[in-house]
Amino acid sequence: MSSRVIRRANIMPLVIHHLQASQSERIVWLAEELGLKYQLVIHKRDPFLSPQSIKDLNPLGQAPIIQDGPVTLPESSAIAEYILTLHNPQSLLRPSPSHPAYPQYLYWFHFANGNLHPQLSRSMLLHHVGISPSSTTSFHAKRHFAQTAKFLKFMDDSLSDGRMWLAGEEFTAADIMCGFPLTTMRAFSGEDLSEYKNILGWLGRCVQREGYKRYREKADPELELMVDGKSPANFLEKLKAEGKL
Ligand SMILES: N[C@@H](CCC(=O)N[C@@H](CS)C(=O)NCC(=O)O)C(=O)O
Repeated sequence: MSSRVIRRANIMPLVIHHLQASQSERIVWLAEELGLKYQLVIHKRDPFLSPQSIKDLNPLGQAPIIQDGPVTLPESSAIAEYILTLHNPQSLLRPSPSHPAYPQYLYWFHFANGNLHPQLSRSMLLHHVGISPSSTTSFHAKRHFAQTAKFLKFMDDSLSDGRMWLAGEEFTAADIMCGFPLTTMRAFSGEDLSEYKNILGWLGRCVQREGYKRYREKADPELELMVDGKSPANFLEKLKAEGKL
């Protein structure tokens, strides 16, 4: 790393904007795993969606967002790549292109937001409007639920035979990217993971990591730990019960 970059990093640490109970948890977790020096700015939901402070930083009103000197960057995968490339002098959490695990790493890193998250976002929408696998007669909704089960079985099978992490033996940023849709996001999408023992084993290993624990302590200390499989308490319903919505 050049001395110029070191100087700039010392003067202006990376700023991570985290919306509580959201996918920006991945960026705080990543920063903790890498041992980064960064400034954490916590934004509370207002009451369900982003507060004005997030809208001021991102025209789409979505978290996460980072600021790095003159750079303001939203979008989880882009941020993760940016940090892994520019704030990762020891090249941690990302196998090199010559490593045999590299294709698996790339696959799972991009599967997170390219496939798994959009799938569960559709679940979230159906969940919010009260459409469930047992109640619906819609062809499209039924197909969606069947497809979600296929996704989860595929992930579960991929973690069978004692496979510790998605890309193989080493924990990588792909595990961080895939963690959110199967933990915190389930408070919005409602998935029950009870029958997916390998996914649950993997989630259990994720939350035992010191980096994950530090993320929780600093950024989401009150959030339910959603790794036991059953459908978590619905975030929206909780807000309603607390009279916040
Ligand atoms: N594809 C974007 C999606 C970001 C996103 O939808 N963030 C949600 C939190 S999980 C958000 O900010 N929601 C609040 C809102 O839309 O008001 C990314 O990966 O960063």
